[in-house]
Amino acid sequence: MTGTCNTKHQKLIAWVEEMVKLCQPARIHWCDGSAAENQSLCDLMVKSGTFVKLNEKLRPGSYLARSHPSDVARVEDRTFICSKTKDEAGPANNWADAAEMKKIMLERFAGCMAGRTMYVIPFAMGPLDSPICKIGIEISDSPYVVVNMRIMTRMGQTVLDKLGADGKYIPCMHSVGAPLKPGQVDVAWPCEPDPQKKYIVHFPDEPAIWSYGSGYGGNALLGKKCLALRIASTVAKKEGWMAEHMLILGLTSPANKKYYVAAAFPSACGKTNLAMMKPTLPGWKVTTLGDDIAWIRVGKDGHLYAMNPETGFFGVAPGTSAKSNPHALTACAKNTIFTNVVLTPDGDVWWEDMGVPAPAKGIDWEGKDWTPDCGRKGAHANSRFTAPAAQCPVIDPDWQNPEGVPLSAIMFGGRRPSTIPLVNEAFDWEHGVFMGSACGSETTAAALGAAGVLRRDPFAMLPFCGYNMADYFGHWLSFVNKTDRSKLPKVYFVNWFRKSADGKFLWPGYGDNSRVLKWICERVEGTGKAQKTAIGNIPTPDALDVSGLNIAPADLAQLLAVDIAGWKNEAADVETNYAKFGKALPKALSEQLAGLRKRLG
Ligand code: SAT
Ligand code: MN
Repeated sequence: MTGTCNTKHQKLIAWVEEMVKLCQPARIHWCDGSAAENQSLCDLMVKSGTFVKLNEKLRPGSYLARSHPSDVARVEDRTFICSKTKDEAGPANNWADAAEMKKIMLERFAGCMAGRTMYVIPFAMGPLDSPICKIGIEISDSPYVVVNMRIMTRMGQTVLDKLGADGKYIPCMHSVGAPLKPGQVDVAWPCEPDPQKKYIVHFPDEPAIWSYGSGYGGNALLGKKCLALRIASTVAKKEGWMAEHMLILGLTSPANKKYYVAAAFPSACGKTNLAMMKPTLPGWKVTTLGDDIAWIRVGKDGHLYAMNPETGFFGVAPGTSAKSNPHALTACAKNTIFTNVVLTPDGDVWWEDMGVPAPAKGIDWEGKDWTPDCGRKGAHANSRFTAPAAQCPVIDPDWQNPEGVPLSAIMFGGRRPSTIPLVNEAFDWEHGVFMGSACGSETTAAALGAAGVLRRDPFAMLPFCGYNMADYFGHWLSFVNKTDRSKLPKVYFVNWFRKSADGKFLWPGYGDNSRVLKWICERVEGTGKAQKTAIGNIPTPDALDVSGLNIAPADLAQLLAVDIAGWKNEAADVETNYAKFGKALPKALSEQLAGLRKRLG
C-alpha cells in the first residue's frame, strides 16, 4: 500500500494539510482505489476486529462488520442544513447558522483523528464523462468507509486525474469521533456513542459536508445522501436539473420495446426489490440502472434523462430472499460487505426472511450467541449489504451511460395500509407534482425513531432535500417551462402495501408488480384502459393483466377502489402538511388540493 499523494492540485493539497493540522491523525493515506489497496484495508480490518472474513468458498471476497448498537441508522434529528437563512432550509430541515456550526465542527474535529489514519478518498458521483458528474473528496478516519466508498462510488486515482490541477471538488469531512490516546486499544466499531454529539452537517453555499460521530451508512458514506441528494438537490435547483431519491429501471415488453421508469419511495420501502424485479408476467424483462438515487436532466431531445450517480447497492438485508429479490442475492454473492447481519457457523451470513432455514446457532448483529428460538432478531432491521452494481445479473447495458436514459414514467409510492389504490395516474404534470408532494409512508428502520407511523414524505425527499421543500416543489413545477409538456414522463402513484380489514396484504407485490408496470407502459402507448376518477386515472377492472394470478375479484376491486371518506381525510392531512410551508407553497399546489376536494364532493 503506497497511499502517497499523487496530484498537482495545490488547493486540494493545501486543504488536506489544513485538515491534518486540525484532526491530528497519526498517518495519512491517499486512496488510489486499487484492488491491492482494498485488500490491505480489508486485511487490516480483519486484524483489528472490525471485519470478519466470510467463508471464501461460500461468499468469496466478502466481509461482515458489526456496528456499535448506538450506530445503526441515519440520525435525522442530528442532520443540519446550514444555508444563509433558516427560510432557505425550510420547515422540513434542521437549520443552524453556518458560522456557529462551523465553530462547533472545528471544536469537534480538533484532534479527533489522534492515533488513527486519515484517508483521503477522491470519488465521483456519476460517470466521469457525464455532463453533471460531481467530484467529492472525503477525508475520513474510517477504513470501513474507504472500502464501502470503493463499491458505492467511482473512487481513487482516476478521479484525481480527472480533477487535474484546478478542477472543482466538494470537500467532505468525516470522523467517527473516537480519537485514540497513546497505547489505547481500539474497539471494533469506533464511534461517538452519544447521539447528541453526532453531527451530519451540510453547508450548501460552499458547498461542503462535515459529518462527525457515526460510521454507518448515509451518515458516513458521504457521496450518497449528503452529496448526491442534499447538496446535489441545491446544485440541481441552480443548474436546472433534479437530484432525486429514486430507483431507475428498464422495462422491455414482449414486443421488444424498451421503457425507462424512475420511482421514488421512502427508505426501506422496497426500491431495491423493484429495481431488480423478476417479472411474473411472461415475456417482460426488467433491467436495473440504480436502486436509490437518480439525477435527472432535460436531454437534447427535450425528454427527461435519468442517471444513477452511484456504482453499488447499499441494500436492506432482512427480507431479501429468492422470492423478494433473487437478483440482489446474486449481486451480494461475492465481493460484498455485510453490516449487522447474523454470522453462521460455516462462516456465511443469514438474516430474517432470507428464505433459507436459520442456522441452528449463530452470532447475532451485536456479536452475541444466537439461536432461532432465543426471542431476539439475529440481524438488525436496518442491516445492509454493500454490493457492486456490476454484479447484478440484470444490470442494464446503459447503466453507466453518461447521458442517462430517457424516462417514460415516474412513480411515487410508500407503505400505505389504507386509502391509496394500487396505481393511480396523474391527469397532467402539475397533478403529478401534487402526487409527489403528498407522498407519505409508514416509517421504517432506516432512520432512528419509531417505525410504523404515517409520516408525510414529499417525493420521498423529506430527509434528503437540501433546501426549502416549497421551493423544491416549485422547481418540479418549473419543468413544464423547460421542455415541451408532451415530452415529460407520465406520473403515477403506486401502493403495494394496501391491507384488508383483517390486516392482510391485498396485493402479492414483488414480481407481480410487473402487472402494474405493464399497465403503465400501455398508458404510455395510449392503449391501456383507465377510468377517470376524483383522484386520478385508475385501471378499469379488466385493464390490469392478472392472468395466472390467484387474486379474489373482491380484493382487486378493493385495490382499485376510490375510498371517498378516506381521501377526504387524506386531503385534510395533506393540507395540514402544506400549512407548514405557509406562503412559500406554490399556488399551483393549493389549487391542486382544492381541485381534489371539489372532485371528492
Ligand atoms: O441513508 S442510508 O444510505 O443509510 C439508507 C437509506 O436511508 O436509504
Ligand atoms: Mn435511500
